[in-house]
Amino acid sequence: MEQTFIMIKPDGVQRGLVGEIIARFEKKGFTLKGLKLVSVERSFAEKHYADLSAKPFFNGLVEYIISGPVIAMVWEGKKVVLTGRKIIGATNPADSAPGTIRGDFAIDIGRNVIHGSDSVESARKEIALWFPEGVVGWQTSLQPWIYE
Ligand code: RTP
Repeated sequence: MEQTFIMIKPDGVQRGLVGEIIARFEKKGFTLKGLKLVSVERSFAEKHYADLSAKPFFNGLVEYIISGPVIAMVWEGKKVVLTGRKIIGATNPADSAPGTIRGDFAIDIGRNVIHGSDSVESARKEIALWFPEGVVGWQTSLQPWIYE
């Protein structure tokens, strides 16, 4: 089954949105496979966002991610990468639809509350980076009530 990496960024943690965000993924029917509260080192944040290192906002982005603890999670389910991005909403909260996490809880692109892997391949890389210890192998008994 497909997995994705989801991170609640420091603003989401500081603003007390952790429970609300987790609830949205749970209620959709996805399965939580890994979760931890992490204070991110600068070098680790630079590694996570290595693809964006040439962007003018890179330093500000790294400062943002290391400004407080984040919640790192692995969620599993059919099409969870794409659907997770839909639940999160467009990168710039000005363009995120109401009903999405960013559409409901964010205003500025540089304080957009949450990250989600943008492809199955980046999910695989990000899960390996954030959860080198692996994730928890369990299946919810709700499976037959979620999938036909
Ligand atoms: P994320 O990786 O956080 O899920 O976001 P994303 O794929 O939707 O967007 P991406 O282009 O990968 O950018 C990563 C994060 O960088 C910040 N950003 N700031 N100031 C700016 O113009 C700007 N552009 C992007 C956002 O926090 C974005 O989520």
